[in-house]
Amino acid sequence: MKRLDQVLAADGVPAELELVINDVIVACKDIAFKLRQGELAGILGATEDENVQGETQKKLDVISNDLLKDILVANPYVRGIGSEEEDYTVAGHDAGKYLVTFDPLDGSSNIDVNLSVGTIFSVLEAQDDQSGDNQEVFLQNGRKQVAAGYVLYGPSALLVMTTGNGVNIFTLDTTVGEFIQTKSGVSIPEDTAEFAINMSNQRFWEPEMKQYIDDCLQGEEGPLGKRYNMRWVASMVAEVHRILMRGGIFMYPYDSRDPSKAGKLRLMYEGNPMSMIVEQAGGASSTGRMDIMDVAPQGIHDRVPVVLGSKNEVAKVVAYHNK
Ligand code: P6P
Repeated sequence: MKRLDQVLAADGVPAELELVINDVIVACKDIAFKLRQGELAGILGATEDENVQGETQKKLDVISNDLLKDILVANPYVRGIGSEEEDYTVAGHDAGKYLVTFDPLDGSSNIDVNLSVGTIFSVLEAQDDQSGDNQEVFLQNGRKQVAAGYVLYGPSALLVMTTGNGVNIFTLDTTVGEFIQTKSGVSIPEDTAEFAINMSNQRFWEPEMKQYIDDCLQGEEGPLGKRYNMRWVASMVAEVHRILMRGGIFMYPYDSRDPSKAGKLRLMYEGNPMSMIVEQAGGASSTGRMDIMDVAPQGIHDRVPVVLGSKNEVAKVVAYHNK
């Protein structure tokens, strides 16, 4: 079985990009260790602070963010970073070529109840010589990503990533502290009968989403002609991983709780990287009306409605929105 660096080299990934990805992974291995220590390290619970999203920061949100930020801004090939936990983008080296955006600890509401959380990351190439503390240099659509991945801190710590040649899975071998390839060429089943959505928001959805879910709930006798199962883990990384493994559809649609926001999830460090992974695995990822990776970002913290997973089911949801 191959180590991460061997797979990246075999995929023809440029040496500088490999060094950037490697720094992400070094930070994620440290995050994995701290999560396993949990209460023993006194790092559970919340801080007194709110992030730019208006969310109360968990201690591990801040610790994870600082681990990733510190190692990446010190990397000579990194122009800058954007993070869910940073108000503004942070400059690295002006001669650096790569831009890294990340959600350092996605699903952090699960931390204090010992459920799955993850790190999501995306890598872009700077298209001009603007400094990394100017968000403009990051504002490229998802098709421009050169790498995307997540680390799922579950029963195993798994790295799932793509550099545009399919999706590989690596398992953290804690006896040696290395991610070892355990699956290549991941492929999402084209059809599914399992949806993931937070049903408590149903009254806030657009009519098209309400109709689709109503039709799912009608089962075999309904217009979709099959019995659906439902899952909701409140951790996008865990939901996406389940979908990569057995198919499914994950939705966090627009809802009217805050009409000024396009959705809850963030385009640059949740929607885009997960969309690259899902599409590279033969799935689809849409806002409900267009591919997420075609959305033109206006700001580093842009929100986006998300409908991703088994491509034939995503196509159904898009059809409901285009009726
Ligand atoms: P809710 C976690 O906070 C997150 O960003 C995603 O990982 C997850 O899918 C979603 O929000 C959960 O949201 O409203 O169900 O708590």
